[in-house]
Amino acid sequence: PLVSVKRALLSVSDKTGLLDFARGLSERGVELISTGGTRKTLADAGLPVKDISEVTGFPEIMDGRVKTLHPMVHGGLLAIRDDAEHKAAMEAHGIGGIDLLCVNLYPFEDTVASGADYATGVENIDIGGPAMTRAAAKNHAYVTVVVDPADYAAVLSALDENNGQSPLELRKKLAQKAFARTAAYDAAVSNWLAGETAVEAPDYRAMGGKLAEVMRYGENPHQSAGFYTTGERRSGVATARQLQGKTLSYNNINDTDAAFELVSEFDPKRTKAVAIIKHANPCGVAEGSSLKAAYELALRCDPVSAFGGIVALNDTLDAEAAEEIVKIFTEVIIAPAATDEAIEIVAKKKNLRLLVTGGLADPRAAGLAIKSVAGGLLVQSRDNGVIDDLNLKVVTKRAPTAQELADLKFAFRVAKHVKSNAIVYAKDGATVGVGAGQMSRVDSARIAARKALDATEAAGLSTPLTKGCVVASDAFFPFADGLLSAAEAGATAVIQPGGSMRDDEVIAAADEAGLAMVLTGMRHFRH
Ligand code: 93A
Repeated sequence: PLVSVKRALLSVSDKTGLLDFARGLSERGVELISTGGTRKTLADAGLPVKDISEVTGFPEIMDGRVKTLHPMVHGGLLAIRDDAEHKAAMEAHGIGGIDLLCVNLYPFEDTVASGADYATGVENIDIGGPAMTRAAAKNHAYVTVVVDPADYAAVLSALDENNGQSPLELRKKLAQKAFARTAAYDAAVSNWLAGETAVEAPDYRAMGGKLAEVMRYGENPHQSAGFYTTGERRSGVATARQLQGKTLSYNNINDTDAAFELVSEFDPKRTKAVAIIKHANPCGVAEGSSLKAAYELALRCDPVSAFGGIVALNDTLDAEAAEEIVKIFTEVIIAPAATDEAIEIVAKKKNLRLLVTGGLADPRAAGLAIKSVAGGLLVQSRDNGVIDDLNLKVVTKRAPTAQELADLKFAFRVAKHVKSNAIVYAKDGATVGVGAGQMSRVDSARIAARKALDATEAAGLSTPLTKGCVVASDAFFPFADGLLSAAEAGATAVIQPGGSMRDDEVIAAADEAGLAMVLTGMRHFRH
C-alpha cells in the first residue's frame, strides 16, 4: 500500500504553490518532468527539471494541443508496476514509471466566464490534462495524483511521514478528487456548448411588415391602430379573402386569428373541427363527423359567451353548418373555403363577415410572435410545438382508456390556445368547460367546472357534462388541489406537461382519486 515516489510529472496552468511543491519534491529526491510553461517556471527558479519532449522523444506540436498525449507518458501513468507483461512493455519501449502527477487544467471556466469568444473558449478545453489526470487516478494503486494546490502541503508531509512513500489511503482520496475535477470540467464545457448552440434570437425585422390598412381604432376607441402584413404565406386572417360584411376591427382580427390557428390543429381529413372564440379565448371547441355537428357541440360548451363570437372551421363551410351558425349573432366566420350555398346563407346576415383562407395554417410551421414591452419588443418563435403519441407518458397506476386518450389529446390541443392559466374539460371530442386567464390554476379549474354546470343546465341535461370527462392543463399542476378540483367535477383522466417539484404528490393524488394521468413534457403557456 505504500509506494515510493521517484518520478513526478508536473503540468499546471495555475502556478499557485507550484515552486514550493516542486522544490519540496526535488529536495526529497524526486525527479521532475514538466511541460513547456511549467518547465520554464521551474527552471527559472533553478530547479532541475526535464522537458516532456525529452521523455516522449517528440516535440510539443500543434500549439501544445499535443504535448503529453503520448505512450511514454500514458504508459508511465497506467502501468501496473508488478505485472510481468506491463513490466516487459515498459522495458521494451523504455517507458519510465510516473509516480506522481501534478496537473491543473486550462482555465476553461474562468476563460468563458470572462466573456471570451468562441474560438478562445474552444482552445481552452484541456484534453491532455484530463487524460493524464484520469489515467493517474485510475492507476491510484501506484500513482499519486494532485489536482488542487491546496493538497500540495499534505502530500509532502505524507511523504515525510512515510519515508518518501505515498500511502494508499491518500492516493485513493486524491484519485476521487481527480475524477470529481475532470467530471466538473467536462460538465462546464458541455454547459457552455449548450449555451453556444442555443437558437439565436429571432429577428423581427426579417418579417418586413407592410401597412395593409389604417384601422379605425385599436383595442379601444382611444387607441390608433394599423394592420400590417408580413409577406408570410401562412393561411390565416391576414391572407384571407373577405367575401362579405364590414371591415374587421382590431379585436376582430386578433380573435379571428386565435380561432383559425386553433382549428388548424385539426386535420380535416380525420375530423371536422369548429372553434368559437371570444376575447381570444375559445368558449367552445369540438370535433365531429360534420361541421354542423361540431358547431352544435362547440356552442353547447358556453352558449352565453358564444354570442357575438368568432367561428372558425377547419374545412369548407357547407350549407348545413352555415344555417346553424347564422342562428345566433356571430361577428366573423373563417374557413378554408365555403360552398356557394353556404355563401348565400351567410349573405342574408349583412354584418356577418365571411373569410376564406384557401387552406389551413400548419401548426408545426416556424414563425415569429411579437409582443411589445415598455421600451422594447419581445420576439419569440411561434409556439409550434405539437405533442405526438411518442411524447406521452402514463404516470398513474391506471392508464387512460382509448376514449379518454383521444379526449386528452383533443383537450391538450385546445389548451394550447387558451390564455394561461388554462384548464380545459373535454368529453367525446368537445370541450365542456374552459377556464382561462386566471392567476391561479385551481381558480381556472373551478371556473371551468362552474361553466360546465351552466352548460349542463342550458342544455337541459340532468347529468353534468363533466361526468366522465377529461381535463387538460397548459402547464404543470404546482399542487394537487387543481387536479382534485377537476376530479371532484367528474374528470377521470388528466393531461399536463409535468415537471413540477411536487409531481410525485400530484401523481399520488391522481392515483388516490383513481384518475389516469398522462404527461406531455411540453408546456403551452400563452399570455
Ligand atoms: O492542449 S492539451 O490538451 N494537450 C496536451 O497534450 C496537454 N498536456 C498537458 N493540454 C495539455 N496539458 C495542459 O497544459 C495541462 O493540463 C496544463 O493545464 C497545461 C500546462 O501547460 P504548460 O506547462 O505549458 O503551462
